[in-house]
Amino acid sequence: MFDFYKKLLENYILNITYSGIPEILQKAMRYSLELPGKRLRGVLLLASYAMLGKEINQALPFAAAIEMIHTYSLIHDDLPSMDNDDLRRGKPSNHKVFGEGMAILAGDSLLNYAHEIMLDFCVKNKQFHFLKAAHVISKYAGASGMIAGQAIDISTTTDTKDAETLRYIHQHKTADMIIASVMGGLFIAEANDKQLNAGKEYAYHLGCAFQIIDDILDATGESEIIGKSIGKDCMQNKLTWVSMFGVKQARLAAEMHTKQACSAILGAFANGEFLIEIAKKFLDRLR
Ligand code: GRG
Repeated sequence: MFDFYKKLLENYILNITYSGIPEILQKAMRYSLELPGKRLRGVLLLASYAMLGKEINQALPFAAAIEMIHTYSLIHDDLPSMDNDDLRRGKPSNHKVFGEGMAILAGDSLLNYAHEIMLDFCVKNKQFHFLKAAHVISKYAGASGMIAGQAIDISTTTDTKDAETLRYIHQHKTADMIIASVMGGLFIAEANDKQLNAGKEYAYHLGCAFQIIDDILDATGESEIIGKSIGKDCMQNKLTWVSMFGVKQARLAAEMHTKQACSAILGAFANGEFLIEIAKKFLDRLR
């Protein structure tokens, strides 16, 4: 099922048109967007939408948009002035191929174009629930969401031994984009308040589990398998679950968040098996 949605989304992404965009900028945008990512956020948006049984085509522009926003954040995160990483999705980072200036512009363009695609769809369809989806995605990706998390992340080191700061970073840097994806899908499907709250809770816990798993893989994984440099958190003196509590506690925390994510779905949706399967699939990355 995951692969089915992933393929649908990737096909849609490959068919995005870039008219009016200079060729060099297009190339830089498409380079990172089309490299093989897990597509977790886009698939989550589609799956959350489909859980309420509607026509999937309506959700595809939003799923592509969330992947474009996610890709911009990765391009900017890899820049020398941020996380300074040469490898992403198993290939040289955007700035290694196109230079720093063009990588910044490719990131800016993906972010802006994502909003253009969503708003274009809203204008054409004139329905308020589409606008609500665009709004929730914009908000959770923005200055009080993912960017807030990144801002605190780059200004915090292991010297800050504060669990609340760590939780804040994880909630915003990682979980907010997962929340945007799930709530985006639910808004398009016109979910009710109970379903929206349960979806948000699921996404928050899945996001926390996902980030803790990412921290563990950074400390213990293999670069060829996960497609990015490893051991960087330790080298850069980063505050992570592993640096603060060790690998064993981090594993337990990832398991606990996965359980909480699954219970949120069980309590609110009759056919939420696929969202539960997704949460378990990501925990399985540790095996
Ligand atoms: C630059 C505003 C700004 C934000 C950057 C995404 C991000 C925020 C930083 C990347 C570093 C990091 C560890 C972020 C946490 C989220 C995360 C694990 C992102 C990587 O997502 P995956 O593993 O990537 O889903 P793929 O390539 O599979 O899409």
